[in-house]
Amino acid sequence: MKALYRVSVAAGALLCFAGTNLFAAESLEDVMKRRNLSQKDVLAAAKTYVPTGGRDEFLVFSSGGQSGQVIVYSVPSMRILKYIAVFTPEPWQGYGYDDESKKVLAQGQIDGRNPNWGDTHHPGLSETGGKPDGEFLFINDKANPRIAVISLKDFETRQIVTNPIMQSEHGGTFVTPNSEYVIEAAQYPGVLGRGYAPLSEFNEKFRGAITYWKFDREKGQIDTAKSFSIELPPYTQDLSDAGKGPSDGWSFTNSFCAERYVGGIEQGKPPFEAGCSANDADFLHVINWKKAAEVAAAGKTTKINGHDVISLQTAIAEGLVYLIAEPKSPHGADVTPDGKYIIVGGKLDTNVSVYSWEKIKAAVDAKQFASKDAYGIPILDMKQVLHKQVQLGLGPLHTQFDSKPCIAYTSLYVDSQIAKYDYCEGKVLDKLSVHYNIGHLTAMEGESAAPAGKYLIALNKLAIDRFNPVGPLHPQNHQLIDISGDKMELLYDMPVPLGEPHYAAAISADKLKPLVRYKYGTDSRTERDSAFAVRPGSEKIVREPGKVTVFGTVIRSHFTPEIVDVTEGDEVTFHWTNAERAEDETHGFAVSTYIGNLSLEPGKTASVTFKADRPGAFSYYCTEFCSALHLEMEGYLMVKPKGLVEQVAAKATAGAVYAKADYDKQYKTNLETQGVIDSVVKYILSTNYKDFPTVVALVDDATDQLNFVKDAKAKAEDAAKKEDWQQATLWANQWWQYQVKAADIGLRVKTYLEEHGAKTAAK
Ligand code: K7E
Ligand code: CUA
Repeated sequence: MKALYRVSVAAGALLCFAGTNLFAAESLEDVMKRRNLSQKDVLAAAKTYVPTGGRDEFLVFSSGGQSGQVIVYSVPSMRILKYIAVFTPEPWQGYGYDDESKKVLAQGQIDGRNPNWGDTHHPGLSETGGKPDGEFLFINDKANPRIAVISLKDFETRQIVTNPIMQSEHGGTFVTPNSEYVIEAAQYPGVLGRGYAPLSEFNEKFRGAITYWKFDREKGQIDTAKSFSIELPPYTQDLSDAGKGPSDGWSFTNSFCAERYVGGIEQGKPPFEAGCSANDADFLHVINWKKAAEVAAAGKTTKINGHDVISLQTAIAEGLVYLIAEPKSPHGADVTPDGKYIIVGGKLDTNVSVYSWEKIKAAVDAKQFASKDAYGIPILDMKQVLHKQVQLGLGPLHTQFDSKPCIAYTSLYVDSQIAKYDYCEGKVLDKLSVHYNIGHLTAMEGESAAPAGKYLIALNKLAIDRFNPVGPLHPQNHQLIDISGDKMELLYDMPVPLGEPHYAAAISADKLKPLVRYKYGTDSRTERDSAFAVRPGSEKIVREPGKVTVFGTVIRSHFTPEIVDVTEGDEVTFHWTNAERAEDETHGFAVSTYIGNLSLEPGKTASVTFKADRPGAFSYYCTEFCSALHLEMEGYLMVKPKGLVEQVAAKATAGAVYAKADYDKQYKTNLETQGVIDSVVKYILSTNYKDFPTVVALVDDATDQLNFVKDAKAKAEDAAKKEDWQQATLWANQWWQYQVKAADIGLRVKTYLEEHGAKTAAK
């Protein structure tokens, strides 16, 4: 075993050399020929390839659609980095399996039910001065009207809030320029407060709404008490965007089915789709949210389910809401980076409509209204407030912006194209075909006050023939496009196999500063100190009638405690703290039959509670391959049948028997291993290793392991003195385990230092 370990390390190093030579034997031309690649293909590959160990320039947060999750990937390589569990339990992250995250999911209950899934659509990054700041991410659930707050310190969901009045939503999450509010608009009208009324009273009793969720950045939480909603007509509100610059303080929400049509195909009526697209226009809602916040703060609201709602009547009287006609079945309302224009795509129109904020504001201030809607909301004259209409093609949906002034990109769903145009001049500049049926599109920081340009991603609804077939259910297709030149260039297709992503938000990677490890004993779901953390050496099992509570630690590669005895019917709780300081040394915890997975990242404390109602000897184990002895990271939960009196045999044996010779042999090996470690330590100390933070962290970790060595060595020698060769040999072996872990880290450090050009100090 020991010899094998060293041999395999050496063989690995040799193989690396052989590999390099093999690749060198083929030229770029050879590979192009063999793989049938054109010059253009190779250029695209060079533009997207990130060599091993390299980092990408941008991170993209994509909605994960029906998975209820968020997908994180990087650009330009399009490598998927993480799925963030939000509305749906996710075992890898222990989300929905540990007690702490169960509490987060429980916040998402609606009327006492937990949907345990979500349909995520629009991620929104927290903003400062209209630019993403890399602190928080918000995401909505279209199926059940909820939004979630994700901390970008650890990419974990911190909070879920359920909308107290809507039964359906879609237009979330859109963030105001300093993250004062997170905007969530209803979709399918309902009776506010999730009540009942017959559909024949649709016009009178059904309503739309927009909720402005107050975000408390200090706490990293939505403050539901300071949040409010505005009641709106049942126009099927859709997407929103917050104004910025000159339009800061206002928000814009489009709608479809302003016809207020109610279908009934089974009664012989034309379906919803016919009645909801019968008229030529729907309504863009223009809302003064800053003033609305004042109105709400002044108490001019009605409480529905304990939530402040500004009635339609009050909203009109206070001048909070205005409507503007927008072409047929729009989808997407996007404010330009300078805040001067609002661009709306009408799905069943070939134009995008570019509205001028200056003109809207002038008409509102002068009270120049063309008419009123059936509820008394002032309607502005569309022609009067329009800057331009630009003819782009069939099915314009969503719009993103370039770093160059006046340049926008709009997705064309029906044409399966992207149009690049100048919205100031109203001129089309370029078009690119994508595959197939594009929905949203995402430019780098492309909805912010200062877009970063460079890349655009087409979020296509259909993949059809782009990938190796995997059955009738296809993945989605995200296509990366180079927008640095005059012409858009398609670079890469990435299948997304998790759900249907709608929108994705991109941010410069250097704005993100995620944690490497948690502060010791952190409940990651609340980011607070866990009351259940213990340090190595103070682990304990607390027994109360009908209840057993374990306070344990995990570190390479054992659980403390390893054997836990309980009685059938006991309520059992495990609190585990990961005592590792090393980067990426996560351990897992799973008990056969009883519980799913816990994920224990370095420093984290996580708990699981269950009723041990089935007797048996249940193994538990670590679910992350954490060291060479990961498979041995195991334990037993012994659930003794109720009332059983155990007949323990007089000479029960467990395992092998060791003698002095075994101890001596192990002892000798350990001394040799120490020699190897000493030489590695000598090398590290001879370098400027302190200049490398990664190495300093690794050295800390190795020091931990070497301290454990001392302890195990003392125990072994102590047992040897008493001639207890059984204990002596086993402790000597544990001592060697710690040495191997320290040596493993030492070798990692050595490789790192060599690869990063560490200098060796002159002696
Ligand atoms: Cu799919 Cu924004 Cu929900 Cu358009 S939405 S595509
Ligand atoms: Cu810990 Cu495997």
